[in-house]
Amino acid sequence: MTADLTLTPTTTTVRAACPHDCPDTCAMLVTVENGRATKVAGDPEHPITRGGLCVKVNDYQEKTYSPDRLLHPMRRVGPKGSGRFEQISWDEALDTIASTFRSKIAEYGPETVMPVSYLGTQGILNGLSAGDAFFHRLGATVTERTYCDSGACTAYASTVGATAGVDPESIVHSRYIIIWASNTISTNLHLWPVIAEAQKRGAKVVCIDPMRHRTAQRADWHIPIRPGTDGALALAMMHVIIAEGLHDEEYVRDHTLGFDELAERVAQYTPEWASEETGIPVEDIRTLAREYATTDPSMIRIGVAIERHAGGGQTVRSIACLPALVGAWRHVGGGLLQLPLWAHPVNWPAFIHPEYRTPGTRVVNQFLLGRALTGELTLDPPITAIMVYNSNPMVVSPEQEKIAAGLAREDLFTVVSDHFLTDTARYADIVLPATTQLEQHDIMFSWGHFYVTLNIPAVEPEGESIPNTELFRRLAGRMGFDDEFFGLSDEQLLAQAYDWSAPAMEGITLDSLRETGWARLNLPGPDDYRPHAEGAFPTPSGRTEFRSSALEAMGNFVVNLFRQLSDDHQPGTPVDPLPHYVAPRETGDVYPLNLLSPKSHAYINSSAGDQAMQKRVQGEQTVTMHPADAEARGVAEGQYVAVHNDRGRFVALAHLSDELAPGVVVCPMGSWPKNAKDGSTVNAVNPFVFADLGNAPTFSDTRVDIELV
Ligand SMILES: Nc1nc2c(c(=O)[nH]1)N[C@H]1C(S)=C(S)[C@@H](COP(=O)(O)OP(=O)(O)OC[C@H]3O[C@@H](n4cnc5c(=O)[nH]c(N)nc54)[C@H](O)[C@@H]3O)O[C@H]1N2
Ligand SMILES: Nc1nc2c(c(=O)[nH]1)N[C@H]1C(S)=C(S)[C@@H](COP(=O)(O)OP(=O)(O)OC[C@H]3O[C@@H](n4cnc5c(=O)[nH]c(N)nc54)[C@H](O)[C@@H]3O)O[C@H]1N2
Ligand code: SF4
Ligand SMILES: [Mo]
Repeated sequence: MTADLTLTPTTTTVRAACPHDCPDTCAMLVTVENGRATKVAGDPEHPITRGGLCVKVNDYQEKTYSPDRLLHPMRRVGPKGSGRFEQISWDEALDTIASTFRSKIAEYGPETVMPVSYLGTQGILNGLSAGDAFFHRLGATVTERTYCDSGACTAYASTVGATAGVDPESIVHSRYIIIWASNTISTNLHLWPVIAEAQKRGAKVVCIDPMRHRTAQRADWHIPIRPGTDGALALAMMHVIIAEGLHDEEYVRDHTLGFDELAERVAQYTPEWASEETGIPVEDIRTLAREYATTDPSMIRIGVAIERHAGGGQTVRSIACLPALVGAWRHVGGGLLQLPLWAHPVNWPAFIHPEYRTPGTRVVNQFLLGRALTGELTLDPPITAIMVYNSNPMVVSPEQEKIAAGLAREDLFTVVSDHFLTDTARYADIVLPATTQLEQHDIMFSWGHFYVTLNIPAVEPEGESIPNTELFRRLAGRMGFDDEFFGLSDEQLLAQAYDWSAPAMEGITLDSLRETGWARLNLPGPDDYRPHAEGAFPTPSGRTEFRSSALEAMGNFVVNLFRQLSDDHQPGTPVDPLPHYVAPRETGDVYPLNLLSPKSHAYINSSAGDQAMQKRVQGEQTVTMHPADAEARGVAEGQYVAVHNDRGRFVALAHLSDELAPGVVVCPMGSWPKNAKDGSTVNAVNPFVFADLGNAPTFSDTRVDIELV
């Protein structure tokens, strides 16, 4: 096309929101020239974004205009997994999906269909709950999604209730900051300036992490810990605090439940015992406990990674007891920061429509996808049709080899909606093109701060791509669902995304957001916010429950990002209501190395994992190991090694570093199998096993060995 140089170019700036599953939920400004997005930038006015986007997103327009973008519906023409497709029309795609769903349902019943989705986008319209109403109405298998923080949320909610906790902006007032299992500078970048400001004002920053990563390097004290043993450390801290009388007696008396039992329980968890478990010197454990208990305000930031081992739930239980024990909640900037999303009054039921669901419909957790597809998990009826959107299970789910084997099944009908032909999409029968955030309406809650952000489409969709909202409107139409919900436009959906009448939304309307782009929830300001200075915890007793009435009454349950119990919860075997230690599940008997698979710095989960700039920054899939472990295996820097166990194997470049203790190795998740040396990534060796609470994953509870290839 030849540009018409006689036209004056029109340049506008559109307010948008980063769509990703990231605590920072940045406010973006999109520059649009002649209908084309040419630049994205962080909003300099936004108190958290502060004008900067991260490496994962600061060239987002490149994603929208990528030559690799899926632009049209396609049908598979080669063998499954070959990636050979031909373009078809939307009508043909929708007819094929609807008729195949119908025939599978006629043969096996509706539960034979399973949706597979997670948080490719976090928008309320197109994200976590997109498609739920459709699949509930269809009667499909309910998919349980506990990838992220369900274990921690369950433990946290059973201890302090679903409270927003410390306002991240209040952390400038903190004097003692424990970053526990979070590589903040990589995964929560925009929180770092707040922590750095507190540090400048004299706060001590402690980082508890097996790895001396970029965040730990900036801390005042890095405490390397053996993976999966954090519960022992937290219990021993309570032991020291109580034994030395450093607890806040008045706060404990007025605002907690079960102190005497807790004191009795933690008597056994001595620092000497915890030192054996954690590998941390006894004196360091005592010092940490004393400093934490006697420096006000003290706050703990827990990363999502804290939950990813057998005892992840009890670990979070123990940590969540600490702030009440020392009365940290009395102070601005004191307490615990988990997921402030609990402050956001999102109107989830309007999107999920739980009432469309047939009572008793079976629930299958997505960590079992590989087993469900290969038949190793016996399901009646079997899964014969899946629809994947907002997720890339080949990269993010455990047991990668089983997932690949399952997706290769000839009798499985697979639909994938995505921006790109992911490793999962390569196995699809039908591929559908999805819009990017620059091309769709959405509105974002945040799990990292107290701001709501509106996203207005900056440009027209490329090709025939459509938002998830439109995808499910079209599919519902094809299936003949005539409920009002399936006729709502995106504008109408925006209007019901939040409970606008909730006190937190006072002064915020959709119209005001159209002007400002974002707004802080109507809560006290960060210089005044002390949500639990007077107790008032949203637990059954209104107190921090050292002895958890919820766990006692209900047994193990799942609290997820929707703030609700998982669909079919029946009271189960009661869980010990007092915090206790659960050791890592995998031991080093056969496979001696403990593998961690945290987030990649330059990818956002698997998203951006195949984009040029981000691939350049992240580099090839790498496994970091201590020089002593490398030497014992004859491995040198930059050599290819195979990382393996009974579940699978992947090949990565070896990187030698004393940032890790011997016995611990790290390979970040997010690389695409198609770009990996032998077509596998770290999730080839991860287990499907759940942690103790909330059906959380056990990605950090993985043992492997390494050898040269
Ligand atoms: N760059 C980037 N940022 C992201 C994401 C991304 O993919 N890339 N993903 C987003 C999402 S979905 C999430 S959930 C968050 C997660 O953010 P984080 O909670 O920071 O999670 P991870 O990066 O997985 O792990 C953080 C740290 O936990 C440590 N760790 C692992 N196991 C243990 C353990 O048993 N004990 C202790 N003490 N530490 C342990 C790891 O060494 C790692 O340094 O990040 C979000 N932000
Ligand atoms: N080993 C290991 N595995 C892990 C983790 C770990 O730490 N270690 N972390 C776990 C955690 S915390 C999380 S949150 C999960 C993340 O798991 P997912 O939420 O599945 O992560 P993404 O890789 O971001 O996958 C999203 C896919 O959705 C697509 N997508 C994005 N936007 C849209 C859209 O608008 N419409 C459609 N149809 N598709 C879209 C993206 O292109 C991408 O292919 O991974 C989990 N897996
Ligand atoms: S991925 Fe996170 S840090 Fe990066 S731009 Fe998006 S919200 Fe901000
Ligand atoms: Mo996550």
